[in-house]
Amino acid sequence: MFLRLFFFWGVLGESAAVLQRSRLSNEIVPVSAQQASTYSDYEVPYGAMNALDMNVNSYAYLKTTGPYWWKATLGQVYRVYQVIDIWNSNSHPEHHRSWTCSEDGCVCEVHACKLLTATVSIEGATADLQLPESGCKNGNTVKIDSTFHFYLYEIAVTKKPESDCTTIAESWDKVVTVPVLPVPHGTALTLSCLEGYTNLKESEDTATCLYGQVVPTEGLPNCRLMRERVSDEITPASAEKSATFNDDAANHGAELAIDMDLGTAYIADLGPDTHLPWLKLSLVKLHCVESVIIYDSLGDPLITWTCSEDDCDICTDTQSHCNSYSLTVSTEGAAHYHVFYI
Ligand SMILES: [Ca+2]
Repeated sequence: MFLRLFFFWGVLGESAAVLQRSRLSNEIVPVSAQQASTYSDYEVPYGAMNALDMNVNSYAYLKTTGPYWWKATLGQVYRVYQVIDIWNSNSHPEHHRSWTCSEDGCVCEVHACKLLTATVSIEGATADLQLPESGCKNGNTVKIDSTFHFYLYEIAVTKKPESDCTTIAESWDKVVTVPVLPVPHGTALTLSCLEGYTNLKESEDTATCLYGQVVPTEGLPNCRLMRERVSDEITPASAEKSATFNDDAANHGAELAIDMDLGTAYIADLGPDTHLPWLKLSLVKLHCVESVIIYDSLGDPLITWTCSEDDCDICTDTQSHCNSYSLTVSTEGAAHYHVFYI
């Protein structure tokens, strides 16, 4: 079946006039083509570029002896979406078979594809952008292979549409871009923090809009909601605790209660015994403590204790927390140290 068809097409090709096809949407224009061999070494009627000349009457045609491959060089790395083999069907261009590409390769489902495989790869050194992977195959070369000798009227290679970037990922809810979105494909962006948030990173992060996706060059800003210091606030030197939830000091440790970051918190663990959990802050030197405040994650006071000479027993709260917590301010160790407990 295959050989009979091949003979038919071969005869047709030699007497062909120009039958122009149309460029497809998002079609890549390859810069060159090569093939394993050329039938009878006749470059003009059978050369590799005949599969790229937009003429559906001309074709690239291999020798009957192997190996059997044809290759297009795209000129730069593209996000290749489809490879389409266009035939001359009764003097009309027909999409005979196509391969749809993903990160794993290019797959064709119809029976006719079983004779040929299409491979997209990156050949040689390239300084092109690192393109995001999502539903396409990145490459600068498209190769058609077979275990039989074959001919190709036209090969069209399409890329993922170079769409604008309109949004950033939901998980980047504290990040903003400069310039603001939407921006066209290829736009360089800087990433900063939403107003009111502080970027704890010293260096600025950058990104590029690629195929509708904002792709960070390296990382993201560390955007944190930081508490403002109140007037005459004492900065504790250290924090101790009874037990930390899951023994995870990095994510729940006592120091997180005094790091000014409202997004982090000390989380106590009751542990195997049921003693009351506690947090203790050392103030380094003796202070006349006026008030102690626990904040919620938005920076609003949750509990405020006001101190007198006798005690810190005047508690005000917004959600009935005074009954659940107790506070002690005391002097521990050498007399010039003043410590209070929460
Ligand atoms: Ca052609």
